[in-house]
Amino acid sequence: MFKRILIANRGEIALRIIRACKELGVETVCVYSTADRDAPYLRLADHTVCIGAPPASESYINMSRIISAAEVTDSDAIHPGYGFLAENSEFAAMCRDCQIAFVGPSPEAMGKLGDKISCKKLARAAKMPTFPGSEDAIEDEEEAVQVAQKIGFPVIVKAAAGGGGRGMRIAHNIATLRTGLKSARQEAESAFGNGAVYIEKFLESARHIEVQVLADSHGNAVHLYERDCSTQRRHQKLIEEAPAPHVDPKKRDEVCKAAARLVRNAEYVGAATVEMLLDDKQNFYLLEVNTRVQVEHPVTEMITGVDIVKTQIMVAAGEPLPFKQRNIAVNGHAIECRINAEDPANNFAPSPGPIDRFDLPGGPGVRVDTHAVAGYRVPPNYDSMIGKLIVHGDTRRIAIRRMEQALREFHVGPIRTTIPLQIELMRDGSFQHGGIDIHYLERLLKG
Ligand code: MV4
Repeated sequence: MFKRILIANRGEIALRIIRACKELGVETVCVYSTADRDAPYLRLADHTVCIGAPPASESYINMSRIISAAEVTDSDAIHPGYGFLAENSEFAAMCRDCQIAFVGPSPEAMGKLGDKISCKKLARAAKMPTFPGSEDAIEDEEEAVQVAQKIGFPVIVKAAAGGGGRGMRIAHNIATLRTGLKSARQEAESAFGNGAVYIEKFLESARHIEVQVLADSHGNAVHLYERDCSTQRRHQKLIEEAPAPHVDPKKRDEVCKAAARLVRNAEYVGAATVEMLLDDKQNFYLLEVNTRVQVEHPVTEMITGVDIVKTQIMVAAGEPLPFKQRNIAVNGHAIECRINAEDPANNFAPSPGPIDRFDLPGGPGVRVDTHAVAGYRVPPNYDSMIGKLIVHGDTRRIAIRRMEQALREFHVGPIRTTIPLQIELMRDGSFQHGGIDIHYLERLLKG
């Protein structure tokens, strides 16, 4: 096992990683920017290093500063958490060159799954269902038109290097396809330095389902079943749950196995998430693979009993997965609400600042992952998530009840949070029946 892990992140996930390290008997080094210098979670780390000014470019995504912090503290591994450098293959390679273990996949595996064209090829080989579309990057407009006419409109143009909704254009006819191709390519070139784009059939309405996979360096890959993350706004998830409601058990089994096969075939080590869309006829289609631990990993931990962050660290240290696929069963239902410092009554405007009141919910099946406390000040520099409320229950109905009560017990002020909206969602008939898709929240907010 590692002796000392440097945590290249902040907030609730930094605290989550500290806790996993404690259980493994691994020392922790937490880096921080000056915006986070007074954050209480830093006192739980064995060592801390200030790496720079509030802008992430001068701190949390500054690769040389983080590597230097690892070297001066004699850390033997770096855990990147999510966001920031977590899916940066250049950073993973830099760690390797400096003989620091990266808690995540090799740069090669990250590249294979991170490039969506290469990922889609691996997926087809692993019998993972994909959307019909171009096999490779699109060369020119004429090729784009040919592919679109073959698969039929509407189509979507996507950046190979994109993700989370960036670099996409929907086209309903040849004219919008031509302009969409150009603008998607330009956006991809300037955002990712890679103008490669591909085309696939566009699905208007669907649910967002993702399979959690864990893989070790001995050729084992196990899936931990799926989550439903359909309740989102502008690609920001607000509620996630596991297992996904109303999924055909046979289809679920097939797609979970295919997801594990895809990750195994990429010679991947660590936690991966295979994102998919599920249409109203129970057909799955691959979207992309996330090569990091995700914000919503706790719902999977709650239904499987597996500590995903601890397991990530064990497999990064070369240990085999401590369980087999047959040992993984789904127990009950879990729901997570992301508590953001945003005002849902004011178009989700950020609401940073001092927190005077922070009363946590409790009781059976209630978990709160947060770095905030009364007296904490939410800095304006980073994303607005201040915590996650996760509940577990024997059934989805009980989990929803438990979540509503826990949200009511959770008092945060004077900053605004997403809690009032999430209470409303727990009481909404469509949510309660599981009749939700990726457009549900935006529809509800308009209506
Ligand atoms: C799609 C799609 C429909 N058809 N691909 C958005 C984020 C990126 N991961 C992929 N995305 C989509 N890809 C095809 N072929 C619709 C979306 C999409 C979406 C997907 C998941 C969750 C929310 C979404 C919101 C809008 C569009």
